[in-house]
Amino acid sequence: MVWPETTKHVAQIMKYADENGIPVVPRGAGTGMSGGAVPLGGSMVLSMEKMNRLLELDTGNLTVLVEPGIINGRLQREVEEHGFFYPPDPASMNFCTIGGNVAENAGGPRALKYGVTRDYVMQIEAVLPGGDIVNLGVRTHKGVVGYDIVRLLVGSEGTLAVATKIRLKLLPLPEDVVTLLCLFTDLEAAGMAVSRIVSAKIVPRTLEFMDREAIKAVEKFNPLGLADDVEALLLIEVDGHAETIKKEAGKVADICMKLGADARMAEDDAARNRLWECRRRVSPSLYHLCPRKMSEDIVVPRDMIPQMLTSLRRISEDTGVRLVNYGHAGDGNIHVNLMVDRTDEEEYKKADAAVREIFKVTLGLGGTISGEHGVGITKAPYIGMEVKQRELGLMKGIKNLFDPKNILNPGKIFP
Ligand code: 2HG
Ligand code: ZN
Repeated sequence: MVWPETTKHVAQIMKYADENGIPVVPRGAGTGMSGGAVPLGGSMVLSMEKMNRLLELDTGNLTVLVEPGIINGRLQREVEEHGFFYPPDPASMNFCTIGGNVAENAGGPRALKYGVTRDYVMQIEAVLPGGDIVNLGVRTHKGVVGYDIVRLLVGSEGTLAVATKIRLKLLPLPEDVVTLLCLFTDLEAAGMAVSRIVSAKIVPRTLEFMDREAIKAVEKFNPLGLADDVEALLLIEVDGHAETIKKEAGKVADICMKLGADARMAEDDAARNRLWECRRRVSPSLYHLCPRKMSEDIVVPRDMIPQMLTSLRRISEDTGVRLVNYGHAGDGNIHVNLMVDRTDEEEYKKADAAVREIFKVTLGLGGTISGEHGVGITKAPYIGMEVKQRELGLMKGIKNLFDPKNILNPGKIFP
């Protein structure tokens, strides 16, 4: 394992690795959900954690230049002190790094209104497998000179190049936020609320969903004191000008109440933070309950959410695999957690059959098998269900162009 402190170090390491045929696995905080940062046998881990500086806050142009090891939450707090806003907020934001976010094209609850990491990356300084340093993208608001390699690198899961500097776009910090917690005693009604809010032409900044099992899991470790008959909850946030968002929040609450929900508003920042803390704890809580669970990350067109939830219930009944569902419902993105011991051969067999069926239904509804966690190791066996031979060939061609010796994060993405 090596801890470079400068771009030059990274270039020297990559050159050495290239000359000696040593596989290199770039790593941020290792919080990824599909194993992208997990070294396979015989690899050198390139930890970017010491390259963690905020290099320049360009207040005149609303951009910030950072090193990849900076923690997402720290960046958010630092820019917010100056009235700026960096929207991408993966649930691991308090410990994941921007470099990791760029590698995985991380999303998060606020992606609904503000998009994902890719929408904020303007420039990348990167080191290629042979040790060459390249500068990609522009620092201007527009730019169309040549291919957009920046967009290609974002989400490439550390398989093409190692980012050493990243320039991100910022927004002005929204004036105000209203947070609503809507509790449903019927699962499908919660799904209906999601499509009704979206078709009412309101774009909340978050529209998060948790089913009964997900609620029970956080209640165990972080009790909110929710009633036993709650089947699902939506955590909805609108932001913008105080007057406008008051009206929008009223409309959202009406939609949910018409579907039988109990809608509550967070009274202050402390109450809001408490709700988000609970939401961010779903994933760790489920790991406590079932350390070797499997976690999926499907996305369907938003109006297919009720249908997908019904199919998930059926798949769980048919296969006997307990499923816990939660996630970014406003994006159509559901984290389907299979509560099995994946190291147990019998349980894994059942879970694999369930996963294949979940993916089949997802793709049939016009969706995708991963919205924000990437392919890494865990989804590599299934990539062919979504990406066909010719398209996969293009992707492999790109990999070969950047990394002809296949030393950068080998064994990821492609089966
Ligand atoms: C979240 O939204 C993360 O909490 C983790 O993407 C999801 O563990 C998971 O399934
Ligand atoms: Zn998520």
